[in-house]
Amino acid sequence: MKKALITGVTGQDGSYLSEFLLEKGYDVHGIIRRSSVDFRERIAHLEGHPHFHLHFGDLGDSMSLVKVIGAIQPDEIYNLAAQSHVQVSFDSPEFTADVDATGVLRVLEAVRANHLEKTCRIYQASTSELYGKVEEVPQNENTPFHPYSPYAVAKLYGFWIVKEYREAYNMFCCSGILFNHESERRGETFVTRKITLAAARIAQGHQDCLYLGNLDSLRDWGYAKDYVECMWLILQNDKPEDFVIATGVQHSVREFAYYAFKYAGIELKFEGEGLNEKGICVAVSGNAPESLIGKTLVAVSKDFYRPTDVVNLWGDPTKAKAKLGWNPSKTSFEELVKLMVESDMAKVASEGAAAKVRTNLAEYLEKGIVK
Ligand code: NAP
Ligand code: G4F
Repeated sequence: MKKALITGVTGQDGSYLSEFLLEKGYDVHGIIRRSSVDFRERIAHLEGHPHFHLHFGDLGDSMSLVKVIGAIQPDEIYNLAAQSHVQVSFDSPEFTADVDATGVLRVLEAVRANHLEKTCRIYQASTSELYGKVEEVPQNENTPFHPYSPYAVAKLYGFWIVKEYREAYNMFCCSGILFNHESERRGETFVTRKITLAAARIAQGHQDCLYLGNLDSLRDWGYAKDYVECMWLILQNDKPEDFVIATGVQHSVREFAYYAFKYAGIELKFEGEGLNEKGICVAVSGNAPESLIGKTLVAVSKDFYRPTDVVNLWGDPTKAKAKLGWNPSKTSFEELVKLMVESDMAKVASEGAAAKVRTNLAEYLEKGIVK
């Protein structure tokens, strides 16, 4: 039985990848951080599975990585752990560099310290943010990088150190350059989930208005469940190579909001420009209250603008299609938005009074206290 080690197992991708590898018959080991709070919601359903195991470790602590990797002797490592929020990287650039840059080096060195460099394959969670202030569209494996946030600069080190260890020590280590991928399990402060949760709350009377930043920003959004398959395919390839993983289709934040509200039963019309742009309710359907008609439900706040923003991400998945046989069109943009809204509509409906408690978080978000 093959053994896989996943760092970042409690995150969106870590939880889907765990399910995927368990289905493939792997013994799955995940690294969790030892902390005073227990937040393992995304993997709670897997705990107790005979082939799912958790170990304490931290990307900031090389000794913990050396010990865990030595104890497990994994065939494959998926390094998904990161401070993954771009806005947070402006507020905590040093922490982001330590986990997202030096943390990658620590994983590679822990493999070498355990003399596993010939047997253990390593996947590094790289990102389309490397293209940053983009130099061409769409972006492929040959597009020059131009990182445009402390997060992207840290991830650039991760990309290059993986390439360096591949060439210097002949290790099977590769980067997946993944474009944005979302799901029902996406963190609540990333723009898609912030929108789908707000649309559900507004449709059910728990929130008045959603405040966003740059509505013109363009992303190539895919479904996380489809993308974890690619991480595995990259490690099953004959030779270690880097791959762009994307859908090849681009949409704006405004379009995402339009469809999310539509699936929550609210038709929006956008008026105005820049900070004065508003999404006004022009019609309702289903259970959404008629009293919303005429109200501003989406507004722009400068609190959600970034010092430098990446505004034109659009991936070209040709290489992944040809060499890995991966299908980038499994879940369309509209299907993705719909499944996220349906999940949040159910969540808000089932939480009842608790949904009101969560509204406080939405208020913090709106006021820019928490981004
Ligand atoms: P996520 O939901 O934010 O999960 C991040 C994971 O990293 C969590 O499990 C977190 O643990 C863990 N972590 C953070 N700091 C750590 C540390 N010092 N030591 C050990 N674990 C630590 O991220 P995601 O969306 O699943 O993304 C997975 C990876 O892909 C990340 O590296 C991200 O940068 C990259 N990526 C994501 C996308 C995307 O669109 N989702 C696109 C390209 C690349 P806690 O639960 O303890 O916080
Ligand atoms: O959802 P976002 O925060 O994701 P972003 O910055 O693209 O980063 C995500 O995808 C990367 C892959 O390209 C990953 F590497 C990274 O780990 C993470 O998963 O923001 C998307 C866009 C940005 O241009 C942002 O300025 O949406 C814009 N935006 C507009 N209003 C907002 C908001 N973003 C957030 N988070 N909150 C807003 O209110």
